[in-house]
Amino acid sequence: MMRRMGTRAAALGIGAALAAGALTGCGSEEPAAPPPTPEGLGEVTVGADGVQEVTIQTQDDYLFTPDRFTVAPGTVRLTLVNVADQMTHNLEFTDDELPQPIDAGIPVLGPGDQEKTIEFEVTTPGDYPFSCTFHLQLGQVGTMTVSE
Ligand SMILES: [Cu+2]
Repeated sequence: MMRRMGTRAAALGIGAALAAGALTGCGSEEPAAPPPTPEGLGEVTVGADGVQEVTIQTQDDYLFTPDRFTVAPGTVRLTLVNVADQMTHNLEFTDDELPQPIDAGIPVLGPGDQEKTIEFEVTTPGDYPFSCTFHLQLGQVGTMTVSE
C-alpha cells in the first residue's frame, strides 16, 4: 500500500517537473526524454501468501507503463492502476495469441487513480500479448512473458 502511494507521489512529481520545464523553456532542440518508469512498476514481488504480484500503470496516453514484464510459472496477481485524469482504459489478453488461455481481464478502468487486480495461473512459458481494446488501433499493447 505504501509503495503504491509512493509511486503516485512520484508520478505527480514528474508531472510538476515537466510543467515547470515547459514554463521556463530551456531552449534546447533535443527531444524530451521519455519520463522514467515510476519506481516499482513492472517489478514482480512475492506477496505474503507466496503469490507473485506486479503492478502496471496507464495514463492519459496510449501506453502501458511498463509495456513488458516477466513472471515465473505459477499464480500471478496483476494490478492495473489508471492515473489518468481523463482516459478510461482496460486490459485484455489477446486470446488467439496466447500459449495457454487466461480467463481473466479488466474490462474497464476509469481515470483518477482507480485500480483493479486480477489473479490467474500460468504454466506454459512464452509471450502473452495483451492490449487495451479501446485503444488497440492506437498501439496500446503490451506483453507478459512467462519464463521457463
Ligand atoms: Cu486504453
